[in-house]
Amino acid sequence: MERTFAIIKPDAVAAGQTGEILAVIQKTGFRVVGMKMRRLSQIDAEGFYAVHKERPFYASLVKFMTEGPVVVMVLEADDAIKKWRDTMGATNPANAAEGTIRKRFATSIERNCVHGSDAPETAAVEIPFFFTASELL
Ligand code: 3AN
Repeated sequence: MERTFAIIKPDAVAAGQTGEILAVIQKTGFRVVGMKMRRLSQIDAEGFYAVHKERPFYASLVKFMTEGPVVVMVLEADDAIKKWRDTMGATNPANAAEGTIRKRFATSIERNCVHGSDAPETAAVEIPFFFTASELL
């Protein structure tokens, strides 16, 4: 069993898509081991996306991620990291496969409705960024 970190981003929460995205997560066979709603501060978002600090879209991404509440989650499954990235679809919804969450709900490469860790090392940093051990059930 592997764990990955997921976010339902402000665009999807504001659009009332949280329930539908959670339904996909559960039907796809993930176990939700942690979940909470948060409003990210500027410091949270800058820290979380620090790897993108030099990218031209960084400031805009931080602004987007702080514009409203998000749902942060830890998902467990066999091969959870790849399985969740496959379920989300490509970063740019224009390139996302039919049936993926981003194909269904994302409106642009920035406002792409969900996040998922891209590697075990990333999940190992992202999970404790938002959850203490006692919050993972
Ligand atoms: P993913 O979320 O698929 O792992 P990353 O890690 O490359 O993609 O990018 C992190 C986030 O940065 C994306 N989810 C998206 O919101 C934003 N982003 C990535 N590339 C761009 C871009 N070219 N223009 C605007 N925003 C972007």
